Amino acid sequence: MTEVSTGRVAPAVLPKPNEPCWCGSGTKYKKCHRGADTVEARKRGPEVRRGIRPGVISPVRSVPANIPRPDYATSGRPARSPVLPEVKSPDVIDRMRRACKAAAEVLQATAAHIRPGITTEELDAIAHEEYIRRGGYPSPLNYHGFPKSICTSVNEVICHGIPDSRALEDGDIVNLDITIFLDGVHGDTSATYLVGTVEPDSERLVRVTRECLDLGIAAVKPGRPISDIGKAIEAHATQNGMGVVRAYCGHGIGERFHSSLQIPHHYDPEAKTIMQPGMTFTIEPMITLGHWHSRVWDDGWTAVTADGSRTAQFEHTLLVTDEGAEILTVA
Ligand code: HM4
Ligand code: CO
Ligand code: CO
Repeated sequence: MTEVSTGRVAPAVLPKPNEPCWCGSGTKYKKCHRGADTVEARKRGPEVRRGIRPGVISPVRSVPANIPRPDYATSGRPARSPVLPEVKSPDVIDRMRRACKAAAEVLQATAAHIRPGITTEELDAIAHEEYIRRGGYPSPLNYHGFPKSICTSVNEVICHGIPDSRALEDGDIVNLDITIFLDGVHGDTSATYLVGTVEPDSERLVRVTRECLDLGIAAVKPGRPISDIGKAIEAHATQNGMGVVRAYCGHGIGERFHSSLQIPHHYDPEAKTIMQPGMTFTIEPMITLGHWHSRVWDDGWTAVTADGSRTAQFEHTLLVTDEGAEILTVA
C-alpha cells in the first residue's frame, strides 16, 4: 500500500487507468496517482506517516535600524509605485549579482544546520543572523504580513511554510526558501534537503525536481516565449509520473520582490511574453509525487498538496543573456 503523508493509502486493488483516482482528487487514476503507485512503494507495506501539523510560531525578530528596508517592511504592504521595466539597467543587474550571491550564501550557511531534531524556527533564527551579517534585510519578513525571515516547507508542504516549533524528523524532506534585500534589490533562491535517511520515492522526487529546474534554465533563450520554460519542466515531471504545481509561478524580481511577470512551471500557451536580454526572473518548480492540486492552511500561507503527497522545490534567480541564462544565485 502506497504511503502518503496524510495517512491515506492506496487500496490493495488499484483503479483502472480511466477510473477516478483512489485519493479522492476526482481526477482519472492515470492522470493522478498511477505514476506514484510504484512497485517499490507498494512493497513497503501499510506503514503510514501522519501529515505535518502547525506548531507554535515564536515572536517576530527584529532587524537593526541601520539595515536598509524594502518599502513594505513596516506596513506589510508594498507601496504603489510605477511598474518597473522587466529588462534591467546595468546598475540594477550589478546590484542583483551581489544580492543573489548573498542569498546563495545564506542558503548554504543555513542548510548546513539541517539535521533530525532541529526546529524550523531554529533554522529561521540562523538565517536571520546570516542576512543581517551581510547587511541585508530578510525579504519575507512582513511581506504581506509573513511572520518569519525564510520559508520552511516540509514533506507535503509545497511552499510558504512558516518556521515554527516543529522539529525535523529522520526521513523528512525540507525546502529552505531564502530571499535577501541588499543594495536596493532582491535575490531569491531555494533548495530541498533530505533529513537523515529518506525513502527512495522522496529521494527520486528531490532529484527529479532539481533536474526540472536545470531543464527550465536550459530553456531560457532570448527571442523565445516564457512558455518554453514550463514546457520543458512539465515534460520531465510527466515522464517521471510526477505532478507540476500550478498555483505558484516563478516571478520577475529586482527592485521589487515579485513583479507582474509570471513564469508558469507547467506548459501554459498563454505565457507569450518573449524573453529579452537583461530580464531577471526566478524559476522555482514545485513537483509532487501525486497530483498537482494544492490548498492553503487556515494560516493563509502554508500551501500543501491536496492529496497529501510529498513535494519538492528548487529555485534560482536568473538573468537572460544574449546566449541563454546566467544563474545569479550562486555562492
Ligand atoms: S511571501 N515568500 N512568496 N511566491 N507572491 C513570503 C515569503 C513569499 C510569495 C510569492 C511565489 C510567487 C508569487 C509570490 C506574489 C503578489 C501577488 C502580492 C505580488 O509571496 O506574487 O505576491
Ligand atoms: Co514565495
Ligand atoms: Co521566488
